[in-house]
Amino acid sequence: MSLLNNINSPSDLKRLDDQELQELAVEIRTFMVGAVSKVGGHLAPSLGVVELTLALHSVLDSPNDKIIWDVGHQCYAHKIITGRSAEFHTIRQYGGLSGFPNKCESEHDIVGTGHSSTSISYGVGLQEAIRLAAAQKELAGIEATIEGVHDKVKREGIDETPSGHVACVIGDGALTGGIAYEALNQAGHLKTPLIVILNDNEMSIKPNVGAISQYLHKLRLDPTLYKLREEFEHGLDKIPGIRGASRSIKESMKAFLVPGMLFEELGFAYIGIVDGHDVKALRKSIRAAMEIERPVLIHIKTTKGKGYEPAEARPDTFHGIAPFTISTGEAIKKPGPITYTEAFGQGLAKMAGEDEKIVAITAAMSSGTGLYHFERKFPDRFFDVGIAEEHAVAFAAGLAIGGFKPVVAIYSTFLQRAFDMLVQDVALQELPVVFALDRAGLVGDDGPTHHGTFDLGYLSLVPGMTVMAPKDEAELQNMVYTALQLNAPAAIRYPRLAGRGVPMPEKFEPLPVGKAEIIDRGEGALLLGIGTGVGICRRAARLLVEQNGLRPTVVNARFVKPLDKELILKLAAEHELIITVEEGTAMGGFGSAVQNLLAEEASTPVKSFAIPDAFVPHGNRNKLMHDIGLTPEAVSGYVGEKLLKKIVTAERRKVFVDE
Ligand SMILES: Cc1ncc(C[n+]2csc(CCOP(=O)(O)OP(=O)(O)O)c2C)c(N)n1
Repeated sequence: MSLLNNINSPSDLKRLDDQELQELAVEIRTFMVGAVSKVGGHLAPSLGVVELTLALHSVLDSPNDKIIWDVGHQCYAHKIITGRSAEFHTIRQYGGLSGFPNKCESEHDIVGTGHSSTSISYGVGLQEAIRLAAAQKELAGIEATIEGVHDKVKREGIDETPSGHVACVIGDGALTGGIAYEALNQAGHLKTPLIVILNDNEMSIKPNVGAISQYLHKLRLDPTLYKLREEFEHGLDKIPGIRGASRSIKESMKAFLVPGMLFEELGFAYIGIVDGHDVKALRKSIRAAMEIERPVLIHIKTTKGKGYEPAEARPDTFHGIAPFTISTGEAIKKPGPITYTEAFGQGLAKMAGEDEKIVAITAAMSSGTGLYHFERKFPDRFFDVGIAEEHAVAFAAGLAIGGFKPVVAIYSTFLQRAFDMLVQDVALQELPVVFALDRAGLVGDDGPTHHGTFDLGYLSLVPGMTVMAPKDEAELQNMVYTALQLNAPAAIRYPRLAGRGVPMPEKFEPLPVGKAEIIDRGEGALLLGIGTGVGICRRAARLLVEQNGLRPTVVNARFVKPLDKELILKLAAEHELIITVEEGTAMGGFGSAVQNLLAEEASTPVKSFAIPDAFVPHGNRNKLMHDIGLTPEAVSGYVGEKLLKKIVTAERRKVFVDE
């Protein structure tokens, strides 16, 4: 009999015992693998926390108690048991469930996450809000208890009288991010009664890196330390004076001699190591943590991809997987040209073979950014800093001061985090750091937390920064090459797409800096594209020729900064209408730069096609592009209407004059 069929909310779990919950975990895994095999998604992280999810939801009382998932990519079991199993097959699809926690979907999703290492910060903030709200109520003479306050007033999603326990689930990968330590630091100082669950699977996307990771590894694997702790726990209870001591005193005493010292020193009670696939052990430790009136860290060990053999064997591949065949675990791939990511990775590795000053830096994304080619060939010059984008950029600055040519490859959305380092530590210091921004534009299924829509804006406003976007994968390699010759900060942004299948450069060619490229010289309308916008302009031009008999000029801008002012002004004077197209936000990007230029120096009307000033949801990229009007049809429709109207008016005027 199916247990899962009878689970519509976390309260249904309360009826099940440890053994039944353990069985439910198996059912959930089968269900999850079935659905994700069809649509793709973050399978391995979600498979790893099924028992933890059941333990948390069966012991805590969500949403009164709050569960915060760091990154949020491991939340599939949480979605399944919080009333979303019937829609689970729609996950990450246009109009369907989000692949991450989403406040609009469920009251159990406390916050919409996607970027790493923030859960403890949210948790400390929420727990302090609970403390303050309770104190204020008491002051106002209203009876209030921290637990079980049910007179919650909800206004616009803000919990006005929050209550309950707060549990943050953070992976060992996410714990490499500096923000997590800033939060631990504050929680330890405030003695915030927060439950942090460290889900240690020794993996980030790839095997985890760093000194803290090595420390956790020792805690996981050293049987003597583990045994010592167990014995010590029993021993404490045998000492007459200690038997009756409070739990927190005992916790502190244990930590003095045994594992978890680091966390104890930071003011956390350390519980561990717990088998993260044993529901009973997990529930016991969560209950124990709920009784400790200061921050607690429960260290659990899990297996990424647990329960599905291909995912256990290749947890990095199954971290985020495209649709796959369940029996083999093989991704269902369509053959096609190499991706921009591959072009970047292969190109940079080749360039590094010719220039030993080139060094490469990733923030835990060596496969996602294509840097694994570099890593394999030049391990000495390759650095994975963990999920630490701010540090990655400041570290690159240090390498540049030391005479190297750092290339920092970070997804557009994640570089947002390091904006201050980019300004202060690189640009202001005039250091030759090259930023390679993958996943620029709309990424599709991962949605608004992962779309790379702001970079053209935030990069262009930095003095001294050269900002480029290629029209195809070959140009991308030449742009990286150009950036490396500049001896100044430079950024190249490119999409999460297959390339156009163009021939790749045999020999890299530097591009003339700040110079655009005329692709087709026509008349009437000037279509200025940047990056993927060039392809849209090209196809719009074809439609205009076929449908309206108009042949616009098409230009590949290549540089948003420095902008090719000379060419744009010259062409503006020779055309009646200017169109700009970019896969980036309309605020402060390429279109804005062209509009500013023309507002000052020309009177030709400009229409910008860009991403509107709104967060774009998740779903198929083409559908999203269609929704926001960033398509060849939208561009050609606009140009056709404007120019044909002008021609008809001119014809009419001509007839009138002739009469
Ligand atoms: C700021 C930021 N940088 C990079 C990422 C990409 N990313 C998503 S999950 C992940 C690894 C997380 O590892 P861990 O926290 O251990 O969770 P696991 O997947 O192993 O369960 C990375 C690097 C991100 N989400 N946010």
